[in-house]
Amino acid sequence: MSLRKQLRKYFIMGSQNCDRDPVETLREAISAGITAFQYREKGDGALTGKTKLELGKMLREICAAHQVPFIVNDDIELVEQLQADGIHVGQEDLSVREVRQMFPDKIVGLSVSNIHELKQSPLSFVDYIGAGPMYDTSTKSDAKSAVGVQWIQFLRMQFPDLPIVGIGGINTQNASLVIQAGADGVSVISAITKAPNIKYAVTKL
Ligand code: 3NM
Repeated sequence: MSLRKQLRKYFIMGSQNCDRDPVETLREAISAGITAFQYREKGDGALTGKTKLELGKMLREICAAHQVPFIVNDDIELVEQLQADGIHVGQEDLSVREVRQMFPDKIVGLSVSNIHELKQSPLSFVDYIGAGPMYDTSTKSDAKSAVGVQWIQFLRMQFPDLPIVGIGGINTQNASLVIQAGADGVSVISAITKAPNIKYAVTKL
């Protein structure tokens, strides 16, 4: 499957996002049809060190068993330990130039929130970009202000062939607007972790 297709329903999660067992949540999301997964232990209550690694191993195995790409958020060491398929970094994290040098064959994703960030982003080292926040979100405490689907439209015009996912505040109601604006996919946390019915939520995204 092409990367653009693999990014269509991109679930991001860490234990801090889950009221329920993260392993069960991932299993349900996969059987409901997510196409990629990012392990992101970040923010209040996130695991670190050994416990982060242990949960990562379980989630990694589940993804491998179902051929779902497993991407690690901003943790070089964990990418190696878990033999992840890729890594996602933000603008303040390790530079994508260095990440690409370290991992020539892995998927490299970069968050790009505005024109200023776009200008300082060497996109030649990147396989996809995460554009957002599309809408207001309470999941990420330091999220920037919402940029809306216009940001996707702009990026799509500039880069017709670049894989792009929208992120931030995307739910079953607004996901189609993000896709219509030109995104290849939607990346979501709470639309799945807080869903009363994961099967329904993933189908609607
Ligand atoms: N990154 P939810 S917004 C992890 O704008 C993350 O780069 C964002 O959570 C960005 O789907 C965000 O629950 C949180 O809104 C997404």
